[in-house]
Order: sequence, then structure tokens, then C-alpha cells
Amino acid sequence: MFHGRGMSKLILVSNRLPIKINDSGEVERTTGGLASALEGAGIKGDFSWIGWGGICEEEIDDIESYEKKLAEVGVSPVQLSSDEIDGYYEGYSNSTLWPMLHYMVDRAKFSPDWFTCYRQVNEKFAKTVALHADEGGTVWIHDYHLFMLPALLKEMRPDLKIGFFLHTPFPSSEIFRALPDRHEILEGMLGCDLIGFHTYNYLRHFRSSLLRVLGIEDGADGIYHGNRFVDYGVYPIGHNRVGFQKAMETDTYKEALKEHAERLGDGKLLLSVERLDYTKGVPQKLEAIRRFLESNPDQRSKVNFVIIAVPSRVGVEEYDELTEIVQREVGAINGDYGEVGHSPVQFLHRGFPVEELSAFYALADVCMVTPTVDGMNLVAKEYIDCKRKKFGARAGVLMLSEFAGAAQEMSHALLVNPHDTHGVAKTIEEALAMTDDDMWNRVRAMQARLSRNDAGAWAKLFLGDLEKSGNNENHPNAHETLAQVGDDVSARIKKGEKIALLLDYDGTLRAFVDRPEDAVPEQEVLELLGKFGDHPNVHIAVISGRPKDFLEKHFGHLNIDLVAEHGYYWKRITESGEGEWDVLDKRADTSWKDAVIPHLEWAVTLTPGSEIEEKRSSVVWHYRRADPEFGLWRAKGLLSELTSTTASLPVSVHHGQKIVEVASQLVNKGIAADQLIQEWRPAIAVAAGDDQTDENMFSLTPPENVHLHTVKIGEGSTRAEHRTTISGLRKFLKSLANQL
Ligand code: GDG
Repeated sequence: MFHGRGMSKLILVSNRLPIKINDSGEVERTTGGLASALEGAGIKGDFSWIGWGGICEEEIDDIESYEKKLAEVGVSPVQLSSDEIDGYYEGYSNSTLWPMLHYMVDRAKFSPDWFTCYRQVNEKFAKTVALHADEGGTVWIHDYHLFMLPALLKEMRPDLKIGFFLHTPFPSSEIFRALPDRHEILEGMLGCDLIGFHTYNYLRHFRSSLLRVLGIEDGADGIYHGNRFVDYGVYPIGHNRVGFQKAMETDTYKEALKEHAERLGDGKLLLSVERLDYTKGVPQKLEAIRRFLESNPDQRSKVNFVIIAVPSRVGVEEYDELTEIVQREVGAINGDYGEVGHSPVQFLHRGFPVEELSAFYALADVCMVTPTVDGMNLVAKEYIDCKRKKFGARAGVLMLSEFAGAAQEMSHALLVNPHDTHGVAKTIEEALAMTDDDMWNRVRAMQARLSRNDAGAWAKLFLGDLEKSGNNENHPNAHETLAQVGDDVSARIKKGEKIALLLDYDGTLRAFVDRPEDAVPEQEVLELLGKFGDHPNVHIAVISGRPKDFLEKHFGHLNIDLVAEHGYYWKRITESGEGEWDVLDKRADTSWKDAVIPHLEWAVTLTPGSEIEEKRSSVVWHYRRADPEFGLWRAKGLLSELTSTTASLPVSVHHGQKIVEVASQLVNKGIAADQLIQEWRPAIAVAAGDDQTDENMFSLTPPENVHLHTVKIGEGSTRAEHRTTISGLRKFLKSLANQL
């Protein structure tokens, strides 16, 4: 049973609570897939549930006693008014997001009011969860109704571990980008510690949306966002294996099996089970059935196409229309191909108890799962699982749409393209001609996988990964925050010790913009640097990849050291406040450029929006203005090309923030930083930077008695000890300046 308020460690959050009110007005828990998944994962008691109870606020006579009744079964409702149900649920969730997530942009309706309402309801959910969650507790959020909840909740309760699982597909970024609120939806999801999808394809699409919508280039298993690591992974949901097993052990099952088997006689049962939704491809299926009946007159009296379609979203115009279309076509097919006493298609517009459903599965010769798009599709898995001889099941074959997530796992099904109704009709013929041996072999192969990957295993896997996620130790790349560095530096300042600041510019002191020339330092930064430069106990240098003219133009008037072109040029400020630009290591040779530049020029020709920047000691190919995915792809190609071209040249090649750079080996920020530290001999030095070239500073071994703190700005792998954002660094520098 669930635990009551305030006691639970794990909280499940979904749009609807798994409850119903029975005839005598009592609240009862329903055993939906999720609840049994958790039981299967061995989590029986230690979780509670938050969601909407299914009744509008206005219709509840006594809210207090309603909430009390719900608390008794361990669930807490988020109360929604009928206006909120209209805007958040019927509107944004079902009429905007659901069609968009299923590639049906034409069906999607957009309304700013719905979105406002969606955000407000997500906020309501966040407040309710924040109120109930234990300190450091775990929250598992489900599905597209609650895309914005993770970020809202993380903001209120950073102590919580938050997981999100999407039950629908995540569409291609070409579709997702059409959503007016795409930024907010992605930002909302990124509030999580772990995001799960059914298939690798959905994950891939999500990642490409991050890149195209938010400009985030991620790692293979997650991204660094807003100072936190967000993991993601592929967790194909399994069916409720235990639930079906139990159902098949009942007398109700046995009776249903016997009754339906007698009725069928030696006729063939071709079963479909689905919510009547436009994503499930029922009209296309009927068209295929019509074609099959048309071209197989000898089969007309033998086949029974039983379509169990559970009513869904009744009262919503599109769904009512779909029901009408389906009913009309079923009637027409039976009119055209039926005989006295036999209708080839039976349309059952209602749900059946699971015991009876299992009997249908056990008997069906063919199960036609033909959605045009479907996140996973559990019917496919349940059908195969119910094919158990010991429960009297007959052999059967699964016909499965390539566009259901389940197709990735059920490799022994007959895969079909539901839009190709000729093809589906042919596959019906093939299925009916298959031998029992062939069918059982296929069933057994798929059952082997299903038995290890049922709902319980799925929940266990996700929750196990969630427990490990967001934990910095798992990611050698994500480290402590800057707070500890602040304490250390403050203590040294108080003691009057010397401190050194070695700061990169782009991506560290200044956010990236489309045109590098527009990224001029803000006044606030200049004032901060100026203040540090004027203080006798502070040594400061801006160490950048920029040319010296840029640094001179913007920082030349300050009392600070400057290092340009990653350490090729530098300008040291003397006691009298003067400084001259000089080459740091006169041995640095740049004759290799002739061999390298043609490769970069070719990359420019092939990649619209990219360009070359030539510096004294390096050449850079920039692709910030190119198509992000195309640019990244070309960058990888260029990198491998350059690796072989430059093998015997005194250069280093690196892939930075939207750039590929080839630089002299004798020149790097590490060498420059090392020289500065050797001279300055501060008690403590802080080196901060955002990209690959800054890693040379991070791997420095400082002289004895110099304590070096290294700080990575933003995402990506690093050797730095600490990590923060541009604004985090700014805050740190400000507080430091205030202590001087
Ligand atoms: C979403 C995604 C994803 C159906 N008729 C009866 C009945 N059912 C049960 C089935 C099955 C469930 O309903 C339907 O699940 P699906 O997976 O097929 O589809 P959605 O409802 O659209 O679910 C989907 C799923 O979330 C899980 O992540 O797979 O892609 O769209 O379990 O058995 N159950 C009973 N009687 C019926 O008549 N008892």
C-alpha cells in the first residue's frame, strides 16, 4: 500500500491519480501499469502519488473529506478547476502536445492562453510536490502533461532528485521546432536529474532539439546545464507481466477462453486492442482489411477481425469524429463482404476486464498492432506474453507497425508500414498462412526478452539510474561548486596574502554571441578587472585566444596583464603601470600554416556560414553561424582530416566551442599561465576558462606553496576541479572584489 503524507521517500507524479471512486463513494486504488511496475520493482510501500483525482474542484462537495479519503490510500490530489482542465488538459496537453509529439502538426492547435494555463497547472503540481516531498527525496514525473514541472520543482526544492519519463515519442526536431513554446518545454525538462525515453530514436530527436532550439551541444549520456548534470537514457517500458499471469490463473479467464474458443470454432481470430485514438491507425487498418477481404473471397467466412477500441477522450470533437468514421467503415465492410450469420469485422467499442482481455490474446491467431505513431505500445508485448501453452493459448503471430516503439524490440514480429495498406493486406495473408511451429518459434524468441524486461524491471532500471544520476561523483567532469574556492580566497585576502586570477575571456567573462566582434566586455566586467588590477595584493591576467589588437582595444587601459592568441603574445604591466606587447616564446614556428589552411578553406566551401580566422600562431575554423548539426558533423570530419595531415607538424589541433583550431605546439595557455605564476608566486591562484584550450591551464602543476584552484565554465569534460557558469563566476568575482 502507499504511504500517507510526508512519510514517503519516493513520490510518483502523473497527470491522473491511479484511483477511482466506487459505487458506494469510496476511493479505490486502480492497478494501472505504473503501480504494478513499482510493485514489480520491489517498491511496494515506500512511495506516494501526486496527481489530479479526475474530478473538477467545483464538483467536489467537501474538499477536506475528499483529500482525507485520498490520503488514506496514500495519494495527494492537485485540485484543478474546470477552466484549468480545459486549458491545461484538454487544451495544451491533448490538443497541442499530443498531436505534435505524434508528428501530427496539422492537428495541433495553438493557443497562448492554453500554454499559460499549462504553466500555471505545472506550478500547482510543483507546489504540491514541494510540500509533500521529504528532504533529499526522489520524485519520478511521468509524461507530457508535466514537461515544465521538473524545472519549477528543482527551483523550489534543489535537494530533490528528479526523474522524468516520457511515454510518448519525442518527435524529430523539425516537428518539435514548430511548437511555439519549444524553449520553455525543453528548459522545463532540463530541471531533471534523469530524463528517460522508450527508444534511442526519441533520445536522438531530443538531443537534436536541444542543439537546434537551445544551442546545447551535449555529451553522449547527458548534458551540463545551469551548473547541473542532466543524465538521459533509453528505458523501453515493459508490460505488467505479473498482472497478466494473475489474470490467466483466474476462473474468469478460463471461462472466457472456453466461451470464445467455442464461438470461433475453426474460424480465425485477428485481434486489435487499442484506445480509440487517431495515432492508432484504425482507419488505415480498416482499409487494409477491406483490401484483404476484396482479394481473398475464400477467407471471408473464416476470418473474424475483432477490434476492441476503448473509448478515449469522449466528447472531444476529433475523437467523436474518428469513432463515427470507424463505425461507418466497419458497417460498410460488413455490408460489402459479410454473409448471413457472419460479419467479418466486429467493432467492440468498450473496455474488457483484464481476465477477458487475456483470453482474447491467448486465442488470437493474429494480433494487428498498426499505429501510425506510438511511443511504445504495450498491447504488442501483452499479446506475446499471453501466448502460454499452459494457459491453453493457441499459436499466434504479431503484426506490428514499424512506427511503434515496440518494433525496436520485437524483432520476430511481422513488421508493417500501416500507411501501405496493400502491404498490410498481404501481411494478413502471410500471417494466416504461417505454420504453428513458425509462430511458436517467433513467440518464444520474443518472450525470452519480455520475461527479463517487464514493467518491474523497467521501473527498477530507471529508479536505479535516477539514484545514481545528478551525483557528481559519477561524472568525473562535474565537480564541486565555487563556494569552497570563495572561502579559501577570502581567508587568504584577510591574511593579506597575494592572490592571482588567470581568466579566459570568451565563454568565461563574456557570453558567446553570433558575431565574435560583438562580444565586447561589459562595463561591469571592466570595472571588476580594473579594481583587481589596481590592488597591490592581486595579480590578474586575461588569457585569451583573441588577437592582441582586440585585447589591447578593450583592456589596454587597465592595469592588468594580457595574454593573446593562447599565449603567443603577452603584455606585462610593470610597477609603473606601463606594458608592451611581446612574443612569449620566440622559438614558436608558424610555417606549418601553409599545409593546414587549404583544409580549412575547403571546409568553408562545403559549409555555409563558416569562416576562417587567421592569427599569428594559429588558424581557426569557426562554424557558429552554420547549421548547428551540419557544422558539428563537418567539424568532426575536419578534425580527422587534420589529425592525419598534421601528424608530423609542431601543432596541436583542438575542437572548441563551435571552432576547430590548429595552433603552434609551443604556444598554449598552460605555458603562459605557468610563467605568470612562476613570476608572481601568489599564495593562491584561480584559473577559469570554458574550452579545450583552457584545459592546459587546468593541468598545470603549480610551484610548491602556490595553491591553484581550477574552474571550468559551462558543460563538457574537463580536468578542472570546480565548475560554474558565466554568471556564477561573475558573482564570485564580485564578492571577491567587495572584500578587497
Ligand atoms: C501510452 C503511449 C506507451 C486496452 N484495452 C483494454 C485494456 N487496454 C490496456 C492495454 C495496455 C493499455 O491499455 C494501452 O497501452 P498502450 O501502450 O498500447 O497505449 P497508450 O494508452 O496510448 O499509452 C504508449 C504507453 O503509454 C506506456 O508507456 O506504450 O505508446 O501512447 O496495457 O492492455 N485493458 C483492459 N481492457 C481493455 O479493454 N483491461
